[in-house]
Amino acid sequence: MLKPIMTISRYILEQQIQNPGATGRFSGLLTTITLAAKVIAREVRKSGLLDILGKTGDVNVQGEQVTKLDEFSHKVIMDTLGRSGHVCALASEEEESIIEIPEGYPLGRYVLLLDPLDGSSNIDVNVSVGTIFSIHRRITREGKGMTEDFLQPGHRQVGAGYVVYGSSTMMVYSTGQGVHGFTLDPEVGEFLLSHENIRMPEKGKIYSINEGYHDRWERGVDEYIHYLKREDKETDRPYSSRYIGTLVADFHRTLLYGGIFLYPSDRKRPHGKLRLLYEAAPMAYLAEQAGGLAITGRERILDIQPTSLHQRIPLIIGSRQDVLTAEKFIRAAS
Ligand code: AHM
Ligand code: MG
Repeated sequence: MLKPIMTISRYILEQQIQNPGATGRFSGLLTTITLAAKVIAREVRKSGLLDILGKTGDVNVQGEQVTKLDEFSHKVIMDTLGRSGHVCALASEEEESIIEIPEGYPLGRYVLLLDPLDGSSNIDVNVSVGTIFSIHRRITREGKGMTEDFLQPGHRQVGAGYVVYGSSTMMVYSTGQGVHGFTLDPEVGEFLLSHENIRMPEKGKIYSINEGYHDRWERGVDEYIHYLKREDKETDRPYSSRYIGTLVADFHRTLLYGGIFLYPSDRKRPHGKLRLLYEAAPMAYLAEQAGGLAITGRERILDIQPTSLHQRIPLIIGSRQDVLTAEKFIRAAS
């Protein structure tokens, strides 16, 4: 018997049918994101073959070099979503200010925040990269979207997700009804349901942090990581260490296998490195939807009221028990 094929668009539609108040506009937005993801995935796959690798020489608003694939991904998303009629403005990690919808195109009731190509330093060495997105309902009433539409705490997101361009391309998203994963079948050209209702294990056995910055860590982080390395049968220690350097890929592993990912504040980066709106908040939304937790060390990520578009935030995310233990160490040392 042929197994029914659940494409992402059908899944989105079925979730919409179960919600009698839905107008279909939100579903349209999600479907447009999958189109952008497919176009980017195609380009990522080709990137080793074409002359698309290397730096363009530009420096983005974070002061980092932009590679060509970053620019490509940014443009694809702006083009497909900016003209989709579903959003009233966009914001991207690659642009300083919010991005307006081109003149003449209809304005939707949502705003979309994106990290078009996360982990871009890994592209040239064939290591996974990703796209992260976060969706809010606009809070201004009409006209063009404004910065305040984007500066909403993470718990107000109406959807969030990511695409990981790895050994296969996967899209993982949540609209507040659990976390679902779809794998791109390159021959069919569709994302097919492969991981329904993902639950993060209560406790894992893997920790993920850039240990190179060890000397700059605060005492609580140092003591916690040291604790994870000590042998203890009862608590299943030592933990294994894994660090890819692409948040999407490190988070994806943490979501499926459990464990903890940390990009804490340190002496050099008092606010950490990751961006609240483009990276931490959408991942925190997914983590909580899957039964995990996400904190700065002291506060819940989803409670933080953003003050600027490119604000950075320390991120500690993963299995519930692991995050609670990390928090205990950090609190005890401060
Ligand atoms: P990017 O947006 O410039 O790619 O930077 C974000 C990336 C994350 O994907 C990753 O978790 C982190 O930077 C790694 O930083 P570091 O090299 O300092 O460990
Ligand atoms: Mg990033």
